[in-house]
This record gives sequence, C-alpha cells and structure tokens, in this order.
Amino acid sequence: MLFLFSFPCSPEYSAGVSPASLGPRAGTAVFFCTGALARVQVFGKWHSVPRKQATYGDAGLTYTFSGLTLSPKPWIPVLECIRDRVSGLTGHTFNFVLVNRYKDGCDHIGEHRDDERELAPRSPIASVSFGACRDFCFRHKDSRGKNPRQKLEVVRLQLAHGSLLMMNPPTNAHWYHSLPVRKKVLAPRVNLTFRKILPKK
Ligand SMILES: O=C(O)CCC(=O)C(=O)O
Repeated sequence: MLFLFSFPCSPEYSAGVSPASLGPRAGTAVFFCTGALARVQVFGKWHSVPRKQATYGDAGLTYTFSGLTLSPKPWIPVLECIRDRVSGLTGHTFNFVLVNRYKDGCDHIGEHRDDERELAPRSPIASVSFGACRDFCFRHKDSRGKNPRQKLEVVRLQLAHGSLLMMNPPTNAHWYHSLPVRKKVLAPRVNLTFRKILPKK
C-alpha cells in the first residue's frame, strides 16, 4: 500500500534542505560514497552507481544491497531533524537513511524491491524528495520480463519537491520500483529513504 503526502517543507520542518544543502560542496556534511563503495554489481558485472549515495544511521547497523555492504555514518542534525518530522507525521520510527542524489535526469535507479533481509519486516519505508520533480515507477513482479505472467499497468507517480511517499508493507513484496532516466530534467534531486534495519545477530 502506498501513501503520497506533501511533506511540510518550510525551513522549520525540513531544516532548509535542498539538493544544494545536501550536496558535497555545501559543507553541510552529507558524505557520499566514493571508490569501491560507489560501484554496484548487476547480474555479476560491476558498474558505477548512476547517482551519489550515502547512508546514515544508528551505530552498529549494516545494510547490504547490490553486492555492497554499507555501514551508516552517525546521524547529522539535518537528517535527524527530517527523520523526526517524518516519525511525528507517520507514527513510525527509523534507524537508518539512504540518501540518493541525482545530479540531473541522467542519474537514475533501476528496478529493485528493497526486500533485503536486514529490513524490519513490518516497517514501512518513508521516502522524502527534494529538488527536481521525477517520475517514480512501480512494476508488479509478475509483469516483468519478456513473457510476463500478468500484464499489469506500470504505476507512475511524480515525486515533487517536498513529497513524502510511504511504501507500506506488503508493497515491496509485490512491486519493483525505479526512478527512470529523464533526459529533459536538468536540475538535481535528493531523495531520503528512511528505513528500520534489524540489528546484526
Ligand atoms: O530516489 C528515489 O525516489 C528512489 C530511491 C530508491 O528507490 C531507494 O532508495 O530504494
């Protein structure tokens, strides 16, 4: 089940966040992955991640996806502030955030499901967007590939500046999502996905 809200985006609520304020040059501290941590494995081949990524969260957690294991950096005030606003609005708590920064419409994220074992099973993923409006697509797991078992329509949402999308269970058990290339989009966008990760055993 999905819910799309307009996130209160005043400076008071969003800590003045914009793609610039979450960019590496602004000095407000989001450190994006570089080197080996900015590469992903897809069908056994390594590629540069077509966007910038960073993870922040509680101490001791790790999150593995696309062949990468990321240990979050300690929370910084701007992300804590937004996390707490999202918690206040939704009633859910989060211990981890994945930050994705798309410099323009050529940066993207391919179809995936966020179905990693470290994610707390009954916890939603809260996705907050800042900057350029981008299409966000959901494709049902049975409607993928050349000979799909079903032909369900792709669900397209527009994630505008200040939107909060709640991906509630069991959405990601059945639907893949992606942020496709949109070459006409010239402006940057930052997306924060707040998650609850299970502590390591
Ligand atoms: O940038 C977005 O809106 C999507 C990010 C995403 O799919 C993810 O973090 O799993």
